Amino acid sequence: MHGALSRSACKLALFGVLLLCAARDGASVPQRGMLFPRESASRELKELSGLWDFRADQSPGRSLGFDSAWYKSRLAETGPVIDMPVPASYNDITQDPKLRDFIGWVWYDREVVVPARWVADKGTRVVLRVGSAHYYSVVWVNGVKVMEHNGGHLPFEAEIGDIIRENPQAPCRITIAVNNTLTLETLPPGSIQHMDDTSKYPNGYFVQNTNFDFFNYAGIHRPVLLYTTPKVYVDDITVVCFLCISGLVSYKVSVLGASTTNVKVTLTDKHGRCVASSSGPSGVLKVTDVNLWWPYLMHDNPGYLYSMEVHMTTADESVAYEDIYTLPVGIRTVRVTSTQFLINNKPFYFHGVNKHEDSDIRGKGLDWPLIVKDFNLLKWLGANSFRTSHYPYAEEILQMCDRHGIVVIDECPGVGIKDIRSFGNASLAHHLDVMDELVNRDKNHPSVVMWSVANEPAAEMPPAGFYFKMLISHTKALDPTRPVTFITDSNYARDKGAPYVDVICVNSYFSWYHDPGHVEVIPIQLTNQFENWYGKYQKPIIQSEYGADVVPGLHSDPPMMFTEEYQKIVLQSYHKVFDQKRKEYVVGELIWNFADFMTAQGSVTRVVGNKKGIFSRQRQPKAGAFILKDRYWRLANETGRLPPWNKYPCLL
Ligand code: GCB
Repeated sequence: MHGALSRSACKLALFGVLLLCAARDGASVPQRGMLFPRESASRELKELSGLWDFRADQSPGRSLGFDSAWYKSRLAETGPVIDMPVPASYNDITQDPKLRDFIGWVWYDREVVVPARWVADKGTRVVLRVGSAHYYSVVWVNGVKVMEHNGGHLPFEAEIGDIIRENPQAPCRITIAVNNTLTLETLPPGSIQHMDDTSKYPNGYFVQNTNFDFFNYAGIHRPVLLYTTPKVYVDDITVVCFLCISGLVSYKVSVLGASTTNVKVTLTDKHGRCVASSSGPSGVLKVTDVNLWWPYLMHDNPGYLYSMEVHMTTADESVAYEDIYTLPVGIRTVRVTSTQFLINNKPFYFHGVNKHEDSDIRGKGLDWPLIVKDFNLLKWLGANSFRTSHYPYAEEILQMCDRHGIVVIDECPGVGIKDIRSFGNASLAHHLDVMDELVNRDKNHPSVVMWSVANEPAAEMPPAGFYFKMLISHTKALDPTRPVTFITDSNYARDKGAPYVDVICVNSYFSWYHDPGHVEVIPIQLTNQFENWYGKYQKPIIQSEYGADVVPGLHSDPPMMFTEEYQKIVLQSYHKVFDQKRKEYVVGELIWNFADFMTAQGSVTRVVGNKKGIFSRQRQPKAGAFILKDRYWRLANETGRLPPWNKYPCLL
């Protein structure tokens, strides 16, 4: 980054960021429910997606926005602004390399017309919700700070009714400042390096270092919206499913705003028929002739969802409140043995992909055409699963997984933890908070079958054993119904986390990073990898990453690295070993990666991004995609149920 910062100003700015983070931790709001906003007879929504005004704070200390209180008036009144789409990363929207590689605070604002009834009715809560913004956010409404959030991939919200009611005639101005600086205690971690040698760098020059392999896209990445609830409202719902002869759905509803309320819960099937009901804030619903939630290609009718309507009523003095929230519920169980991963007590084999939220122009911004295209590609491929490498994905994506029966390993942003200082108490405390937020957000998705607490941390470092013991036991306590893993590299001897996980997930790149060009070593090295891990831990294993870069359209025979033929032969060599070991204890294979994705320019091994996709970044198949498609449909044929309408569907 070419900062115009003086070294001291720069240090000050970053120190300021750190201080702000520390202050925020102390001031953090106690965790509440984080139900996905849905319309109902008692709830309304107003989407705030579209164009916002935007300005990056290019001042030397990056602190001009705070010093000059840009949140007190429209951004356009305090300086130049540009149009910025929300949701989207801001990095690739303009032609300006300074904005693409910007480090520090950027500012967004817009005015919103709030429906008059929301303002007039004091019995209505008006909630401002941000689906996610990367990385640290501060939010003001009409110049009043309403919330801060530490972390780039999870939602945050605040009730703003009182503020907008102070001046009901005025438009409601929302200002959001977002800072993408990564420190040793953020997730993912990073560090700022000051380049002091003035014979090589301009004064005040600094760079953001990271240890992960994707571009640190920033901005407001997911939808911003206003929604309403009554003053007494359903704050959270937790469902857990069991199977006896019937399906059992145990539920817990938390209501805020009144001490005594009536709660009625009704479960209806796809045809709107009531299949079970109950009263009270917790209980068990018994579903006879249950339609279980099955993964795609494991059943004729995958992704079956019931609707659970929670109806809350209360009487507060003279006012009666009523709130209705409907949660989609898939009834399924998950369990692991020493050799199997079981869904509804049947062996499940992951044949899937690793993804990124990444595309041209939008970066990591939520984009419906892209989401639907990716699901169509997953189905075309015969993939039944993916891992949310390397951070929690949008809830809208998990809802698609629920509906289509795509199984998810849900990963937190614990990627690139390589510096020993990132294993300290502050980092651990933040990591535990992130797991709280993640489990709280995603606990009711039937598609989510396992939590991943980190990707390839420096597990050989002395503090790693304690760190992962705490992290994994905390996650298991949050959710005793799902297995927990972290993703490790192939060196089993150094691993300090594996004793605590339920499933061993291993990444390896034989014939790529190790013995480049020598595909003939894959059978022996991969077989040993599996035997070593299983021999040591006797836990089921997923090959959570493997692959090879391909520049689309590059060919050579005999195969050479970076050609389509080389990716093909790497995949085929891995598959031969998978086919032996899946008869024993290997329970899955996830290709790295679904599609090419953008990376930082910090490495000469990346040619405009990581090219290990089986699809290009524009979602066109490479030769490897056809190899996987044949394999995944063959696996589905062996281990599951192909859709009755087509054995090898070409149009989905
Ligand atoms: C890995 C990482 C992933 C990288 C990949 C690669 O082990 O988990 O983030 O992108 O290797 O291509 O190097």
